[in-house]
Amino acid sequence: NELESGLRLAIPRQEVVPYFEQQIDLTTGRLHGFEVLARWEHPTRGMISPEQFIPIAEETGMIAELSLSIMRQAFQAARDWDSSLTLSINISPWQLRDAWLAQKVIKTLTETGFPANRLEVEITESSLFDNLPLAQSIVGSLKNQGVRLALDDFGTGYSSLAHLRALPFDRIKIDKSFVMSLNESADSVAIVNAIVSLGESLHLPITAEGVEDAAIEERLRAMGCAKAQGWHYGRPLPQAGVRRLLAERR
Ligand code: G
Ligand code: G
Ligand code: MN
Ligand code: NA
Repeated sequence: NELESGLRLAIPRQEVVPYFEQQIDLTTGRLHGFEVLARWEHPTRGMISPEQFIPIAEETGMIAELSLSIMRQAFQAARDWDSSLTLSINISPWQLRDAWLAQKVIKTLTETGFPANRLEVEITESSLFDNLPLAQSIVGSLKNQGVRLALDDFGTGYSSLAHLRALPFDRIKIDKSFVMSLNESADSVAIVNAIVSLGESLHLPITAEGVEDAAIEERLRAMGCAKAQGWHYGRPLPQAGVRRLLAERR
């Protein structure tokens, strides 16, 4: 298929690039770091969403190369930013079956000079299913280097709580479906409150995704949520946009 052959060329040409979504510390109001989101800047079709090309990359085995290319570009970019800023990288289910994943990530960190302790890896609940011992070993190797681990899209999988015990998570990210509806839905308020309490009990800080306005931000702050991200803080930015953002803040 056409997207597949296009993607094969797009990766080495670095048409697939990292965009950066701000993550805000709700206690200080300050920028804490960015979630890295892949974007395919197709020369004729314009921007193609990861929802379209990540599944193709997984089915064809290109996801490893794609992900390492994104990481390399993101680490190289972030090396020059404020040294306190962190990066969160999404890891797909397929990648947790690659016994060399941790070594590849660590090599990319070493080669780019980006510090492991400023990297967080986001794993969605669904990715934990098929080979848990291998996933635990990969995660153990990364955590030994100082990389942190976040459970992404929390609340959407059907055995969220079991997942929390399967791997040594450092953070829970509440799925944006619960956060976006906080203004309208009492159920969402109850669910987010419950997740924040769970995080407190387990000593896991919470990031809320999908914060779209100031009212939602304020609710989350009052609930004791640690970090927030979403369109309220702006759309994901390309590297040049981050540089402008950081320059304006000085
Ligand atoms: O940025 P956007 O909301 O369009 O992303 C859609 C989905 O693609 C999200 O679930 C996000 O986690 C995923 N995604 C974005 N970038 C990457 C990436 O580099 N690797 C993987 N595995 N998933 C990504
Ligand atoms: O699965 P993951 O959590 O990685 O997905 C992140 C996706 O959510 C990205 O595609 C990003 O563009 C999208 N996103 C981020 N913030 C918001 C938001 O405030 N509202 C909506 N509707 N989508 C968002
Ligand atoms: Mn994510
Ligand atoms: Na998410």
